[in-house]
Amino acid sequence: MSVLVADFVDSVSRRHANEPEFLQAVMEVAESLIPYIEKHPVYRKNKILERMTEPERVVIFRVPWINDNGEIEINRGYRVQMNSAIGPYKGGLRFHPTVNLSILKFLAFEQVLKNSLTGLPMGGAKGGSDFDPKGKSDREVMQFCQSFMTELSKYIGPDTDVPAGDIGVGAREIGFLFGQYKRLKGEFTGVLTGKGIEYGGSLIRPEATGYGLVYFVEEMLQKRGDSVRGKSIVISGSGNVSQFTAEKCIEMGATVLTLSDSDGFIYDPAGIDENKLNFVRELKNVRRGRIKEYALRYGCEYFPQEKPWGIACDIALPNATENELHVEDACILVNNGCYVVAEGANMPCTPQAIEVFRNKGILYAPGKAANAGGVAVSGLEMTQNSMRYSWTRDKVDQKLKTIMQNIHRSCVKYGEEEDGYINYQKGANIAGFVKVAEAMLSQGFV
Ligand code: NDP
Ligand code: 2IT
Repeated sequence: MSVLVADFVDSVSRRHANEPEFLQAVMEVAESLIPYIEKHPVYRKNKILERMTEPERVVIFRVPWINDNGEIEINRGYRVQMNSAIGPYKGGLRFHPTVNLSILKFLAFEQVLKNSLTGLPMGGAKGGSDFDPKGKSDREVMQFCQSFMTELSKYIGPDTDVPAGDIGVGAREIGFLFGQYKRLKGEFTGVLTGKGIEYGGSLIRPEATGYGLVYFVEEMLQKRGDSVRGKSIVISGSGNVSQFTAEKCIEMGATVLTLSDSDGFIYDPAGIDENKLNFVRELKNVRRGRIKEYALRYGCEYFPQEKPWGIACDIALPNATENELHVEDACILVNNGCYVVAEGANMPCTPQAIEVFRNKGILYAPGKAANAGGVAVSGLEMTQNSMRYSWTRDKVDQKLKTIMQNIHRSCVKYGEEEDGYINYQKGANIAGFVKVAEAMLSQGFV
């Protein structure tokens, strides 16, 4: 380990003790960046990486609300404003009982590099709450969202910080949050993305993360003269990202074998088709039920409390949550013939799992590149809001495809190794870093 790496690891571990997910994300990036920084002393001298790992601002607040039994409930709300060097803060809100500062700092840090990779002018942020929307009535979710926004509204705005969805925050929650912001400020502005199409949302935003992921995988395969068509695909999760990933995979002629939720996974060897996917949409987005029902409905196997990585496939797409694919899972996937892994979720593969993929020469795409389509179309939603105009579905989809191709190109530029292997992780980290670092250098010590 070089002195620079040792010093950095030591200082960052002390400053952010007890924040394992944040440290994991920072170490993963530092591993590819530090050798690059050593060759570019200006970044070292100006302590760019040290500054990038310290949030510009963190807001933590109380969120009181009243449940359907008339009892007072208290949750904690957060917004981590990580970096505004290249644009207003931008990034999703997560509502999940596991939310804490470490998780939001890791997500905000990843968001900075991801947003840079899109080529659009967006800084990085993340926020959310330990509120669990599961099992809550629509009225309770609305009450919570209104209370959350009453405080958050002091720190966001269309030119300062523009939140969006993430786990547990979809169209319903964005609607309630937007309504409260508008009421508090008396302004109709593009302060959130992922809005409904009727009130300033962009076509293709709901689809964008999943579609973008499949466009990215197609780029990786085409570079080898291969294609998604005809491939068998294992997907985890069954929320926004997974549903539209499955939709695009089916459309492109691949076979989707699995979906999951936090209780287990279903394995449908016949493949999930468009009709079955409609059932999943209704189950998950309307009835808010469990994926187990799919197995009962279509007579396939359900594996309670298990992840889908034991199912043989060509391509694995971890799309649920962080650290959901471990080293043992990576070994099983590779032994069963899987040769492409692309992250729809943020940091779903552990560092040891990624090492297995790298050692075995598997095509591996990190989330900050592969799932950047979601925030990219959020950026396009901001553009349309500023223009007070809406583009067609085809126009946004075409722009999304071009952005994913550009991200792929940037990863290859910085990630191609001497033996021809493309280290997408290194490529994404360096390409994302350079633009932010150059902007920070121009702006002085802020
Ligand atoms: P959703 O809330 O729509 O769906 C989340 C899915 O993941 C559900 O199936 C959920 O199961 C499952 N899940 C969540 N937490 C866990 C857990 N701890 N263990 C096992 N399963 C879990 O979220 P999204 O689809 O929007 O997000 C999925 C991932 O994609 C996240 O990592 C998010 O950060 C990332 N992402 C999302 C983007 C977006 O635009 N929405 C953009 C880029 C990345 P259950 O229903 O049981 O909770
Ligand atoms: O992780 C992510 O990139 C998101 N949840 C989307 C963020 C956004 O602002 O659209």
